[in-house]
Amino acid sequence: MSGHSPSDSSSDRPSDGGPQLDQKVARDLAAVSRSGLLDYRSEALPTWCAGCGYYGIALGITQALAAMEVEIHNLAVVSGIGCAGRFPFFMGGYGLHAVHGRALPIASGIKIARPELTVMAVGGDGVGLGIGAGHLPHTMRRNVDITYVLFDNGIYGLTKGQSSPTTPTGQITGTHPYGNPDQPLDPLVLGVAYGASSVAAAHAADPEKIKEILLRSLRHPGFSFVVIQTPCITFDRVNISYEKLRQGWKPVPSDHLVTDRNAAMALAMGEQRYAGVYFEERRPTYQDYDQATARKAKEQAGSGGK
Ligand SMILES: Cc1ncc(C[n+]2csc(CCOP(=O)(O)OP(=O)(O)O)c2C)c(N)n1
Ligand code: SF4
Repeated sequence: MSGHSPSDSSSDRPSDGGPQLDQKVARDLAAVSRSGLLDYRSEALPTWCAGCGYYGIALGITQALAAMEVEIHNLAVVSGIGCAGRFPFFMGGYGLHAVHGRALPIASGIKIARPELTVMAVGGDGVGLGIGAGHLPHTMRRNVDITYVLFDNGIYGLTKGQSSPTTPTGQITGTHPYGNPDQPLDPLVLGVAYGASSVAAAHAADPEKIKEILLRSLRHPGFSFVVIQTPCITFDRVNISYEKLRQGWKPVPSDHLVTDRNAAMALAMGEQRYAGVYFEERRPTYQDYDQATARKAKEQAGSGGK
């Protein structure tokens, strides 16, 4: 477990805002320290651009882990490459910044080998729906008990603003100076269609909602897919902004039946963006299958293989 000492940090700061600002910073840091959230953070400070939506996502995720009192030695966070892929560096617990696009099979392997761990996979829309897209349907239909958080900023951030699989048609990007010619993928539609046993969405301007959804997704026994729309304030100035997120999203309607996959698909396919749980069902997980197989194999071996 790691944490930053508020008093150390405040005394190290250059005094650029006068004693009042220093006192406020010290008070804020002390409050963060008391919250227990730093227990879920590493010593490494995030290298994301100031104002990146990923800070809001990190806050929501750490709040959920703290509320669940996940023990830090029972946490594993796996990513591929990208700005979002750096997330495990900034988290406590076990972390793996793995090969580009391979977070899901690696996270699956960890969960199958160590079922007692809380296993999360994280990554951007580029890595998750581009190079890593082939793993999505299979991990979902297999119902491995992990939580996959897709940081969807509609752009390749780390490599400086190329079109990604969720970039809207016509958007001018580094790779498409005359406008992106491709139709965007919708991760929520894919999640519902591919058989994820839990599908939910939120946006980076609402960490409280991210926390609420993560609490439910992390407790869900099976594959949970959480799509979080988030602004890349450095390379996207037209598509996703905090203002659009705050004004454009609505909560999932209260009469939505989360066990109805068709209703979830209708919700995912509409123009309106909703925050909340789209779909949730209980069915055997891959671990259930794995344990049952091991039991049967043992029984068979015990009866001389008959
Ligand atoms: C095999 C391979 N192909 C391409 C790259 C270059 N690359 C690194 S990150 C990335 C995409 C990043 O976009 P995204 O996954 O959306 O994450 P973000 O940076 O926006 O968080 C690409 C194409 C690479 N590192 N490895
Ligand atoms: S480039 Fe974009 S996604 Fe990457 S840290 Fe900066 S704002 Fe965030």
